Amino acid sequence: MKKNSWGSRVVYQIYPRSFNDSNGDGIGDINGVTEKLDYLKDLGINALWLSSIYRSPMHDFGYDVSDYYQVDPLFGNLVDFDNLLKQAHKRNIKVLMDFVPNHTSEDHAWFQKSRSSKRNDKRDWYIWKKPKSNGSVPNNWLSHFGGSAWKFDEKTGEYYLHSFDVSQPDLNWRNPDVVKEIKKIMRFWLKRGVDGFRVDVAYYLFKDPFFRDEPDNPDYKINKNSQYHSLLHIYTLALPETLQMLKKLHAVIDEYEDRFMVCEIYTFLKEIVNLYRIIDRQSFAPFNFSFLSLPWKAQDQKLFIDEFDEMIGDDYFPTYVLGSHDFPRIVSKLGENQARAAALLQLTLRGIPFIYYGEELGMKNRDIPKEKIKDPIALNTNGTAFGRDPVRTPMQWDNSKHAGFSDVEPWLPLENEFRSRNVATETKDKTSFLNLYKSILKLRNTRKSLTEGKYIPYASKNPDVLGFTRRSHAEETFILANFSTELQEVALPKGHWKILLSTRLDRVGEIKKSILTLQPSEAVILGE
Ligand code: TEU
Ligand code: CA
Repeated sequence: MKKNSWGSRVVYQIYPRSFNDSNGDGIGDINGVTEKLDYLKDLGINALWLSSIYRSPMHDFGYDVSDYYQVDPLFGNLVDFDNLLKQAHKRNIKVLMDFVPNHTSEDHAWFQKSRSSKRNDKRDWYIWKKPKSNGSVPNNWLSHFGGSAWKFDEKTGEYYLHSFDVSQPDLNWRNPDVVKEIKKIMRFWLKRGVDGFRVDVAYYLFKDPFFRDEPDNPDYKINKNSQYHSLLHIYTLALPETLQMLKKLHAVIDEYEDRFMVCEIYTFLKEIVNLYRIIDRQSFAPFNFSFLSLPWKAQDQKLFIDEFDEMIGDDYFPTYVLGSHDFPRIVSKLGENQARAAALLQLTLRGIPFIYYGEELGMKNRDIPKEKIKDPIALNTNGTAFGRDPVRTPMQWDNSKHAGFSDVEPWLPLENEFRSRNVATETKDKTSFLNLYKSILKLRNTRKSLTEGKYIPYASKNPDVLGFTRRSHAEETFILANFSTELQEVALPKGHWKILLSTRLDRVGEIKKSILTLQPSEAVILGE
């Protein structure tokens, strides 16, 4: 297996609209990111993933691309982008771009042409179907953003498929010209020096050629799940053709040195492992959302992590995610001390952690007043589905009027606690979230066992405590996390252990006994 550098990297996700506004229009931009590279370096990360910056009408904030060869003028231009790459690389920070291959914007020139007539060379680049004989939609497929996945287009009297917003028509991956063009776009950015891609909704590419109705989901709860979950997506998700296509797209990445591709998929463990097997390269990994999807219980998390690490094996890298631009913030979900423990686990487990901007500050969800809602999911579903604006609020740099994010009012309101929870104040507070992240990352980046070591599960007799060892040739690091909100005692393995770090940042030093008492929700890193 060809070794690459990604197994020892820590990726930081930037939502460019919300990170740093360099030109005073209230919206974050590329030069804003470049200005903050030293902050990121100092934090201890060494790779970035930028959410979509392609040209876009911004109905879905960049996930509706109208030109894959341009950055949107809101964010800057290609010169700014090249400069960001250069400055990042100077600091040994890799840059992953988002990649949105399932759909384009309806404003894309391809779709404009496609919808203009039934006979044109772009018609078959999208998925068009005649109405049923009674005039209704071609089948029961649903859009992720609410309602049918089909939209009737007056001009040619046919429906087009949109798995997401109506403004995001799905590309037809069964058309070889589409595949050729997408590969060309990938090479365009790879040649520019981009270090790889995060592939948006990677499991959606191919749809059933017979357009069969999807069956009802027996587990669907009408008040709990969005309408999309009322069906089992056996004809639109994870088709064998899709998996094979991901392998082919990944091969484009591997034409270049030390690149990486991470795919956005939501699925169960066996299928995740299967995808690792199919693509079979260290330069590939799918996202793993287990910290978000499983209950915050030591036993549930341990079962998954132990199996995951073992099943994919030492040649591949697991990934761990605590949040993204699509999910409630981890602190709001679990509570502050629990989120600190989750971060310690994420950053010490074997594999690649993905930190969502602001997680290092302990940023929370921000309730958005109705008139300020921007997310199409919230708008389409009238606020019944979780809108994503609450997790996309501006990065909190300091306690000034606009949190140091911009000189003018930002595109989304600031999170309520920004005056006390920001980079400037947290830098001065020895026990802050920010200093916790920095301290863990410093340990991670200096201890070989944490970057390269094997993962060895620890059979702690206490069901509320998750433990594991990371072991490299000459070094062992031992991690323990208390998932309960009570004190917990745990027996240590043989050895002379020292506390290197606690999530409370209030104790270090030798442990004299063979039993360690953990504070409520505390996690610790021990070394010999
Ligand atoms: O998200 C895919 C996706 O499945 C989301 O719709 C997710 O389920 C939802 O946000 C949960 O609240 C990707 C992007 O990450 C997202 O931002 C885009 O809106 C979407 O694809 C369409 O491109
Ligand atoms: Ca700006």
